[in-house]
Amino acid sequence: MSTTFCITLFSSWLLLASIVGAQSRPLDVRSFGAKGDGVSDISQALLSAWKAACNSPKPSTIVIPRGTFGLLQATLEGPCKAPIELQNFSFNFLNNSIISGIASLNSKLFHMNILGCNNVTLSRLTITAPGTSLNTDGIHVGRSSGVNITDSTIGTGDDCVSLGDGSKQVSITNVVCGPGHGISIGSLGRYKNEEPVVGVFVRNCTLINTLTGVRVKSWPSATTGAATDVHFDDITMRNVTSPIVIDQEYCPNNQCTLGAPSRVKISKVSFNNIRGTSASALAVKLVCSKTFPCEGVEIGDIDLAYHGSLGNITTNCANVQPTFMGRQNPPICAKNNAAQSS
Ligand SMILES: *[C@@H]1O[C@H](CO)[C@@H](O)[C@H](O)[C@H]1NC(C)=O
Ligand SMILES: *[C@@H]1O[C@H](CO)[C@@H](O)[C@H](O)[C@H]1NC(C)=O
Ligand SMILES: *[C@@H]1O[C@H](CO)[C@@H](O)[C@H](O)[C@H]1NC(C)=O
Ligand SMILES: *[C@@H]1O[C@H](CO)[C@@H](O)[C@H](O)[C@H]1NC(C)=O
Ligand SMILES: *[C@@H]1O[C@H](CO)[C@@H](O)[C@H](O)[C@H]1NC(C)=O
Ligand SMILES: *[C@@H]1O[C@H](CO)[C@@H](O)[C@H](O)[C@H]1NC(C)=O
Ligand SMILES: CC(=O)N[C@H]1CO[C@H](CO)[C@@H](O)[C@@H]1O
Repeated sequence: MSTTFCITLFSSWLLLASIVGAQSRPLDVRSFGAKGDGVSDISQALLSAWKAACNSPKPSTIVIPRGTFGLLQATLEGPCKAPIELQNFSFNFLNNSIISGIASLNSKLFHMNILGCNNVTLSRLTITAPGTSLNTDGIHVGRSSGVNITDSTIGTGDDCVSLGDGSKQVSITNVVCGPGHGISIGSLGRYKNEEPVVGVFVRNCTLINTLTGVRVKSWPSATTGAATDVHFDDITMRNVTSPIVIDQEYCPNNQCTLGAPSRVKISKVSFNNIRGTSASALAVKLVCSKTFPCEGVEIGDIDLAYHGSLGNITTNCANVQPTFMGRQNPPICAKNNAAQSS
């Protein structure tokens, strides 16, 4: 167990509410009886601190200091008289940890940010935010290795799961996502000194009414980067606007120079057994970089349908020569197919 801050949740159900910025005398959970011995349960102390904060007419801060604290169950609810900040509640720099059975509702920005962690399993999470809320990613992973996200339901206004630079050996299984922007790698190539994304396994996930399904995205910019060994397997799409996407021209709100091709190298990516419905006619978009074309893209069984009125289901490919296995409906990168079979 890590020697830095760590909350261990054994069979817990935690509701976080009303966590917003504030300035005031901090309430240290230790002065409410919490022991940082990694064994004792701090739920009573945390609850007492929360009640004190909640009754304060001024904004207040609850501090869980550095240490290893055990937390069984705590429901932290409003309405409170003033904003409360819960300090130190994060999932950064954890090794060999299990985060399980948490419900997170209406977080401001990312619900969970898994940064600098090794060998962490996140399971049985329920993450909820309105589909219209900005940047409320469900789980963001960055600079971490050996992260398993499993048996969870995530509905947000942004990516359900996003994997930033330095995500290594991440597995995402049995996750239901929607609403939201789907399961994304990236965006990459926006900042300097980004570490590569290596080893991503997304399996048995269902995306419902999301903007994208499974996606790798990078910015057109001078910054280099890489994503390799990325596999999407056994995925169900239900009314997903863009089910399968590699987008190396990712540039929301014109925050980039579109003339500059992305310098992020994407390689060894596979899409297999992906089926269901697309909410738009353009169901598959594999738009890679002119400077660094995608390499080693494998497309296995794909069965996607579009039932709307805006024409036939189509795919769009650039700077990629996928290898095809199994059966594709619709045909993907039709020109590439023809070129390979002739
Ligand atoms: C976590 O593991 C990494 C890599 O093994 C190590 O460098 C780091 O010190 C560990 N962190 C803690 C808090 O134990
Ligand atoms: C990973 O963490 C779990 C605890 O969650 C631990 O049981 C296991 O031994 C760790 N694996 C390695 C390789 O350290
Ligand atoms: C994470 O998932 C992978 C693939 O499902 C599995 O091989 C590995 O043992 C899991 N690791 C942990 C710590 O649960
Ligand atoms: C696939 O994920 C669903 C949850 O969406 C789960 O109910 C089911 O058991 C999983 N299947 C396997 C084979 O793990
Ligand atoms: C399908 O998705 C579109 C676009 O997100 C949405 O407008 C429509 O309501 C969805 N249809 C159903 C049946 O959920
Ligand atoms: C859609 O596909 C059908 C059958 O291949 C074809 O006859 C029709 O012209 C296509 N429609 C459009 C708008 O491309
Ligand atoms: C009051 C306190 O202990 N704050 C700490 C919360 O955790 C971060 C990250 O470990 C520390 O930098 C703060 O000092």
